[in-house]
Amino acid sequence: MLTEEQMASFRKNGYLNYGPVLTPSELHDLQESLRKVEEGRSEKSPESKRNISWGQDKGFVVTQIVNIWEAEPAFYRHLFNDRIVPMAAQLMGSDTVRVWHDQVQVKPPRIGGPTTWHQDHPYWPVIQPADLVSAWVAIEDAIIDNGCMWMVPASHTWGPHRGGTIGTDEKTWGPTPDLSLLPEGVDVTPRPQEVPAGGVVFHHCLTWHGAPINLSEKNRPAIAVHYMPGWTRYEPTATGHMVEHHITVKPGEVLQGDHFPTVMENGEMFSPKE
Ligand SMILES: O=C(O)CCC(=O)C(=O)O
Repeated sequence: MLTEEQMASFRKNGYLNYGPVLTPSELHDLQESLRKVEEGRSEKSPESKRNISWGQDKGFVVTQIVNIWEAEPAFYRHLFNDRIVPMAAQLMGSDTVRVWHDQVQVKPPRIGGPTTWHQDHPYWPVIQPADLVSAWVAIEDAIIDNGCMWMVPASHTWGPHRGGTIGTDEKTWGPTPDLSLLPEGVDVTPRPQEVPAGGVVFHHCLTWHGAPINLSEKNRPAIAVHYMPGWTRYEPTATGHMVEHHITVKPGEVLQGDHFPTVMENGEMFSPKE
C-alpha cells in the first residue's frame, strides 16, 4: 500500500514514480508474450496493433498495441496484479476497480517515435468523470536516453486542455501549451520519469505527459493499464472510441462487462478467470 507521503505527492503532482513492482518471472512473462504478439505468434489477436508515430515519413515507429490482454494470458494476468491494483484503488479513492483498456507502446532503437504532449481523458470522452489512473510499467529499463515518460507536475489540476494535445516542440520535445488557457504563473517544466524494467509510474488522466524520440540503441517497450474507479459511466459522444463497440451497458450506466474486467470489487481483489 502507498504511504501518506506517496498519496500526497500524487495529489499534488498528478503522478507517482513508485518504482520496481513486478517479480522477475512476471517481467519475463510479459517480455516473452510481447515478443509473441509483435511477431504474430500469439493465439489470439489484440484489439489493434499499428504504428501511431509522428514522423512516419522520416522512418519513426511507435508500435501501439491496444488490449494486448485479449491476446496473451500473461498480459491478462497483469491486469489483476495484486500489488498494482490496490495502489491504483488507493490513488483513485475507490474500492472497486475496472479496466478501461490497456496499451503497449514499443519504441524501437534509433527510430523510436515520440509521444507528443497530451492528456489522456480528452481521448476518452465516452467515459466520465475524468478521474482514471493509469499504471505505466516499463518492460525494459526506461531512461532519459531511450525516451522514458516525462510529466508536468500539477498539470492535472489545470482542467482538460482543448483537443487533448498540448503541442510538442520538435527540438526540445517539451510541451508548447497556449499559456493563455492556463492559470497564471504555472510552471510547465516537464520532469523525466526513469524507471527500471518491471517498475511502475502512475498518472492521473488529466496529467500532461509526453516522451521524446528514442535515438538510443535500447528498445523502449512499456504497458499502460488504464484503470477506472467503480463509478465511471458510459456517456456516448459523436467522436467515439476504439473499444466502444464492446460496450453493452446503456448510456449513463456504470461501464462494466466482459471487455472491461473488474479487478477489485468492494475492496476484494478478483482473480483472473482460468
Ligand atoms: O508509452 C508511452 O510513451 C506513452 C504512453 C501514454 O501516453 C499513456 O500511457 O498514457
